[in-house]
Amino acid sequence: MKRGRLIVLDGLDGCGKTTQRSALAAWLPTSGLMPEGAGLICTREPGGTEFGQALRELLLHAQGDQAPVPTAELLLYAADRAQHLATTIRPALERGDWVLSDRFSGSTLAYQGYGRGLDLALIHQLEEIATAGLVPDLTLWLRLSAEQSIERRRGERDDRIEAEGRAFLRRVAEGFAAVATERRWCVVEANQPPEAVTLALQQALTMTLT
Ligand code: T5A
Repeated sequence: MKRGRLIVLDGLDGCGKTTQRSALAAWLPTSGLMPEGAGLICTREPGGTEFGQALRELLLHAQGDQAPVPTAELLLYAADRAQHLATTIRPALERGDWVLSDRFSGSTLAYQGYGRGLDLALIHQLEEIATAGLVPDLTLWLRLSAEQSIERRRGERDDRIEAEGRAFLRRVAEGFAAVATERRWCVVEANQPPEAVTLALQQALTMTLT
């Protein structure tokens, strides 16, 4: 059985990952890209496992004295990823299934590295530990500015990370741009109608994975 593929959707809060993950989950099995018999696992970080759900709750909703300090936050995201990798992603790839993940290690570089200002070399080391060297076959970056992200999410309740505000989000956006260039991610403009974004993603997947 041929190893499956790991495809990641990443980008700022509200860039449309959840919307596009559903659209791609409906399209991929009939796209002709996946080998016959391969399944598709749709997942996310943080919270792609039962253990990770508990970490997600702590990461996004712990308040006041219960909120993690930046280094603890970084370690929790790494712990979530290590569990996700070992119990969900790697077994699926070994079975020959394809995995579509909403966020992966690039988010840690953007949010904890560029957003929080934590040491990028340390983040790379933790990434290596959490993923055991596994890298996505394709990362699709849904590019949206900090201003567009805020505008799109207006009226919605912020989680702990989203509540960090505009300056933080600008640094994260710069981080995504830097990581996307360094890692040669595929860039898709997120500031267009959802159907146009889906089409651009389908084209990118077809060009890269055939
Ligand atoms: N985090 C995560 C870290 O700090 N470090 C890490 O290592 C990791 C893995 C995770 C939080 O944790 C942080 C980043 C995050 O702050 P999450 O649930 O992944 O939380 O958070 P979000 O990315 O904020 O999830 P959202 O659901 O808010 O955003 P999505 O999934 O990107 O966007 P979606 O599809 O839900 O759409 C948001 C809104 O925009 C509309 C939708 O209808 C919806 O109302 N929309 C569009 N509007 C106009 N045009 C389009 N093309 C649209 N597409 C969607």
